[in-house]
Amino acid sequence: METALVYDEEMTRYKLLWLDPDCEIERPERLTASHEALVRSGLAARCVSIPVRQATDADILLIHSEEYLEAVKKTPYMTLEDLREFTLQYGAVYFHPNSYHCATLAVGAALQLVDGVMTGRVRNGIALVRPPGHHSMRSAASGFCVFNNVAIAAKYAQQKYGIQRVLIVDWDIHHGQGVQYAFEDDPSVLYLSWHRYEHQKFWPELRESDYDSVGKDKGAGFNINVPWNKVGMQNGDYLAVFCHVLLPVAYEFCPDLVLVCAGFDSAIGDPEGEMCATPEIFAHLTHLLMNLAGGKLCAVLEHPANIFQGGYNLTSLSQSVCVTVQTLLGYPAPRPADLQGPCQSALESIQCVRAAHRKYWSCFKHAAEAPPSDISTKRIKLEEKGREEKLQRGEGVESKDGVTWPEPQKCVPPPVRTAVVIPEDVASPEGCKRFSLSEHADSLSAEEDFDDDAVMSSLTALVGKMENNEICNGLALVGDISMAMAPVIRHATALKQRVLVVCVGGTGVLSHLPEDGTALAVHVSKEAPEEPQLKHYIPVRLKNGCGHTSGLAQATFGLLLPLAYEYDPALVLLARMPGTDGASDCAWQQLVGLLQGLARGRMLVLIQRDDKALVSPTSASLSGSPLPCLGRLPAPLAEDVEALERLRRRLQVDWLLLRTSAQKSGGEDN
Ligand code: Q9C
Ligand code: ZN
Repeated sequence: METALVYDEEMTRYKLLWLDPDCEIERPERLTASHEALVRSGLAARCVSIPVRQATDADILLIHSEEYLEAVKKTPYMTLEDLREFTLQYGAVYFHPNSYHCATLAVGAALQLVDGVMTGRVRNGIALVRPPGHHSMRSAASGFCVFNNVAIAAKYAQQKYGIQRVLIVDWDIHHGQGVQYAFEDDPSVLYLSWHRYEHQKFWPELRESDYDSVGKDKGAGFNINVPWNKVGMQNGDYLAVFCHVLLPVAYEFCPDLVLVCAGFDSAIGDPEGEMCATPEIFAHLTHLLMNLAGGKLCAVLEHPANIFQGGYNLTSLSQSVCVTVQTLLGYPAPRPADLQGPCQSALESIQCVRAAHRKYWSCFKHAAEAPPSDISTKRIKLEEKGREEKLQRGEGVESKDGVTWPEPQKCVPPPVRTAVVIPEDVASPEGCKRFSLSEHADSLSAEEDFDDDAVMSSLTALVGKMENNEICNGLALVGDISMAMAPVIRHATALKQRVLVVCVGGTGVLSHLPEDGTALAVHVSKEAPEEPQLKHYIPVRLKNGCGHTSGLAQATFGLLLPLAYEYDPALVLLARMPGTDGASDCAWQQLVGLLQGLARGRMLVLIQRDDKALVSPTSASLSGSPLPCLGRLPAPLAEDVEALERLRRRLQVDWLLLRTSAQKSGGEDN
C-alpha cells in the first residue's frame, strides 16, 4: 500500500512584495526546501505522485463565506497599493497577485490527497502546499493563511465519502484557531492542537486558545487545546501529550479519517517556535496516528520550520519532513534521542487538559483535578517582551543560530520486513518470509523436528539478523513461551542491549529476567500479581483481563507506551501468553502496531504453538498492513482505572513519562 505526495511548483510563485517584518519569513523557499529534501533523499521517488487541482468555489464555500471568497478573487487584479490595503484588515498575512491562484491549488492539493486515500488508491500521504491554512477563518485571512486547507478537506471527506468522524491533529507550533472556529460546535470533527501560548502572550494571543476552550454545544469535548506556556519543550513533552491526551481520546473517538495540520515550526531550530523537540519525534507522532482510521492519514503542510540557518542539509525542516514521509512509507522510526520526562510546565498543561475534558471522555473520567492555581487561564499583562527579558527569565535559547541537535539516526528498512518461524503445516502468511530452520540450526528441517531446541536456536539467529539490519521483525510459534524467551533475552543482554518484554494474558511471574535492568518486563493480565515484586517486572492487573479492550487500551496508552519510550529498548519481545484472558484480535493487532514505534521496529512476537489462528492477524500487523479499528470504546472499568492509577503513581518516581500532573509544591521551575 502506497503513500501519496501531492505537490506543484506553482505554489512557490507568490511572495511578499513590500516590507513587513511579520511576514518576511514566509517565503517560497520554505516549500521548495521541503520538496527538495524529499527528492534528494530518494523518498519522493518512492511515493505515488498525485497532481494538484484547483479547488472549486463549492469546495472553498464548505468553510468560507461567499463575501470573503469574492473579495479574495479580486486580489489578482489589484494594484500593489490596493493589495497592501486589502492585507491590512487581517493579521500577519500578505497578498500577491498570484496568492489566490496558489490558495486554490493548496486547497485542491489537500482534496486530491483525500480522494487518493478515501478511494483506496493510496494508503496515506502528504500534501506540500503553500499558502498554509489553519489560521484562516470563515471570512478572514490570517497568519499567512488564505483558505483553510485542512478544514475544507475534513468537510469534503464527510460530504463526498459519507464518513462520520474526522480527527484533525495540529502539530504546528501555532494554534489553528481557524480550524477550531470551523468545528467548535461540531461533534463529528475532533480537533487537537498544541501550541506555544505562554499564557496568551504568543501570537495569535487568543483567550480561546487555552485548554478550557473545549468546544460548544453538541461539540463540547471535541476541541482539545494543549497550550505550551514555556518555550523549549522537548521530545518527552510531545510524547507525553500523545500518550496521556491524544491517543486515549482518539481511540475512544474512533475516527474514519485522520488529517494532520503538519507544521514543522514545532521542531528544534525554528526561531518562531523556539521548541526543542528533535526531528525524529515526527516519526513517532506519525507512527502513533497511523493505525487509527484503518491507516487513512492525510498530512497537509502548514508552516515548515525556518530553513535559513545552519547547514542546508542539516536543517530541522528537511529532517522533519523526511522522517514523516519515511514513516508514512512504513520505514522503522528512529529512536528518539535523549528522551526526558515532561517538564513541570508541560505537566501542568496536560493536567489542565485532562481535567477540562473529564466530563466528555470516559478515558479521563478518573483524571486528577486541575491544579489549584488557575494560572493557565489568567491573562498575564500583555507587554512588549523583549529578548532580554526572556533571557533573564531563563526561558529563551542563547542564540537562534547556535541551536544544534544530532542528525536523526538513519533508519534504512531491512530487506526483509517480517520473518516467521512456524511449522511447515502452517501456511506462510502473505508478505512474510519463512525463516527456515535448516539454514540456521544444525540439521533441523523436517516438520517433526520443529521442537523447542530447534525453535530456540532459530530465534537467536533471527534476533541476530535483526541486529544486522537484515530483518525488521519476526513471529514465532513456540511450545513454551517463557522457555523460548530466555535465550533471546540472554542473547540481547550479552550484547548489553535493553530488551522490553511485554506479556499479554496468562499467569505466572517471569523467571528469566536479568537483575541488571537489561530487560524490563510488563505483564498485562487478569492473573498478574497485584504488587510489583521485582524492579524490572511490572505486573498490570486488569479485572476482566485483556479481553476488556478499554482496559487494555488504557494500560497501553497510559502505562505501557510511556514506559516503553522512556526505557528505549533495542528490541521488543512481545509474548502472547496462553489462556482465555485473550485480547481481541483487533486489540492485539493494535498493540503489535503501536509497539513497532520502539526499538526501530525490531520486534519479535512469540505465540503459543496451539494459537495458530493468531499467526495471520499478527503477521498482518507486523508487515504493516492497515489495521481494523477497535470500534468506539466504552468506558473502562473503574477498578481497572484505579488500579492503573495506583500503579502509575508508584512507578512515576522512577519513570517520568508516566506523570500526568505537575508537582504540588515548587511548581514554578522545571
Ligand atoms: N508579531 C503558520 O505557522 N506571526 N503561520 C505573527 C506578530 C505570525 C504562522 C507575529 C505567524 C503565522 C501557518
Ligand atoms: Zn505555525
